[in-house]
Amino acid sequence: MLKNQESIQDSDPATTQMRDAAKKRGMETVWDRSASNVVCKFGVEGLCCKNCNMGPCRISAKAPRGMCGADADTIAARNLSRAVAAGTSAHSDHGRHLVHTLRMVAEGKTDSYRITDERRLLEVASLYKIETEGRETLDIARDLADALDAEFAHSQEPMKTLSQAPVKRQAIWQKAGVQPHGIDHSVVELMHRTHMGVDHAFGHLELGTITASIADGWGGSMIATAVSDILFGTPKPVLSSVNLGVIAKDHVNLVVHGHEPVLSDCVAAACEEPAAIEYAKSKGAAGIRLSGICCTANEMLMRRGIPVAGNFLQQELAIMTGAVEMMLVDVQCIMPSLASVAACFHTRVVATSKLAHTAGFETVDFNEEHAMEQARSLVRSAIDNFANRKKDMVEIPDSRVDFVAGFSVRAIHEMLGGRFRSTFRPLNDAIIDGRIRGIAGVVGCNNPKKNLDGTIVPLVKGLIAHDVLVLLTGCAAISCAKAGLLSPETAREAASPGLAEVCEAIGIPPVLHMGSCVDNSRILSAACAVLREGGLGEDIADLPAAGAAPEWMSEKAVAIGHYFVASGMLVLLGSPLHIIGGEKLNDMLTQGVEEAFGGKFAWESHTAKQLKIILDHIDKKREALGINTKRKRMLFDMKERRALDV
Ligand code: XCC
Ligand code: SF4
Repeated sequence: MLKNQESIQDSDPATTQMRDAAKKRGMETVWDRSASNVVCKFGVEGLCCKNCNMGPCRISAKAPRGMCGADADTIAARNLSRAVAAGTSAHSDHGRHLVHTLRMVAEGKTDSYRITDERRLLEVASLYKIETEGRETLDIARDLADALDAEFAHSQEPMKTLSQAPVKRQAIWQKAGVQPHGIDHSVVELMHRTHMGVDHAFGHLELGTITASIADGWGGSMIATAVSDILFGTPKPVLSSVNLGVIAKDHVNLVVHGHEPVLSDCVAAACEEPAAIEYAKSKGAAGIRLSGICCTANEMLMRRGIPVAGNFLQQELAIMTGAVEMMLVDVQCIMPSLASVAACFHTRVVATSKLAHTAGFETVDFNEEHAMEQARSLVRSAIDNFANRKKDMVEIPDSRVDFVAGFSVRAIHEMLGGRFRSTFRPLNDAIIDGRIRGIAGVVGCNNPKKNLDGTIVPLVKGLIAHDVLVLLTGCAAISCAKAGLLSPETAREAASPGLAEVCEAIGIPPVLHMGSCVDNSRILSAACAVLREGGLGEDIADLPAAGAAPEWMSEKAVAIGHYFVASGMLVLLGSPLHIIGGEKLNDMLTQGVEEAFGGKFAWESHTAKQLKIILDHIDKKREALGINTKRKRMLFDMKERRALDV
């Protein structure tokens, strides 16, 4: 029997407080279920196959093959492929829905949305060689919607969006035969290959998996990010606050949760309307407070500065504050348990996507045409629900941390360049001379098997204490915000003096929140921008950079890990993918794949060791670029200078 949890402490006191409150009230949380979960060894190792009815088959020393003869590596690889297919589908379907909204706007079928960022529209249109000179914005938008929709279907050519990758990277993909020819196509093909009796060579199948993951990162996710920017604006630095304490006792509280910002954006607008605020006051509330959970929160935060109530594991706890009138959920990372939690309170949980219904949730049949009216009516019924609040059950932790988010690639560009010129030069120079040792992307979920935020935050602290600039997305970004690492002053204190100094000089904080999970595409774009600026090699694999998802949980995280590896990065996961029973596959992902792609996976759960793996990797890349001596000299000079200071 395997234990599911390492321990049950949290690094976030607000979470501990609400878990205690839940216990006192006899309410169950994700941690309780995790503690009583008996984990199946075959599942952990990826050795259970139920792809046909001769099985299910479980691989062990006694039974090294399934009924059909499939071995451990084949079975583990097939299971992994299916996880990546699901993760790619989630991000990409999200992207598709945004393209649909873009089309509705272009065709004048909705006035709930508009083209907010025309510059971004033109940038993306030029990628698809769409004529823009002297044309109406909406005509360009319609052509762009056509071009983006075409990326989903099958084409004779590789997907156009791949052209954003460095030339050298595109050549690597071409040589390995992993250029996707369409997002949907790459997923369908992968599902075909994992059907009983098709692709049994684990290494060959892994190439299909990599292909689908590229369709995710450089396709579906990048499209989701780009179209969100066009419709809702490209993020700029914005001040907000985080943790359960943002839920306001005297206000009507709405919480948005999930990933797709389309309806939530209208809800945010509806909450700000004077008529709605007046109505809330007429019901005895001080106003309306909108906050978010997970990546819908990140989307609302990045563009509107909407406060964040918490990350993935805090969704049940938000309702347990007893002060949430309505939680609006769209897609992904929503626990069905919210229904039973909400049943103990007055909270209405409303599912807003026609894709995602859950027993015990109400549903609204969302449509873009009437989005704003729907949003207004939802806000109004949330206000009506304020009167039903059970006042004696309200407990809101006194935890609220201010922080800065909104670091799109454009925002970083402009901050680095000052008022007159946008450029990555100061960042590249700081990396070359070694004051910034390298860059790490820390991303991904939370997992009840780990202390909440308990491995993300120490890793990020360790990285900035060792001169590494950190880029964040998803729930990991929320973890760091709660820990104060996104408040520029606190971050500067936690950073090494060298990193703090250079960040101040070039004008960016040492830890940057870049957005939601689909916005991992922004990390890819940032890497491309650094390369274009020059001096740090020609390909992502040349960069002194790495990625980590210390508390990963979802299939999307598996797909993200894959496309970062396929793009040439080291990706460190806090616990292994469910493949370790396939020893050859495990060796391939943690070693062999590096030769072809320049990137690879590493599994490690201890912070100090994680840190060492990432720093060693960064130093190895610096060495290969011939910029390590510079750093050594710089460190020596700094020591001298400090010695003189004293
Ligand atoms: Fe979900 Fe995006 Fe994971 Fe958080 S981090 S638990 S996927 S919300 Ni992407
Ligand atoms: Fe068993 Fe092979 Fe069927 Fe999988 S596909 S369940 S290994 S017989």
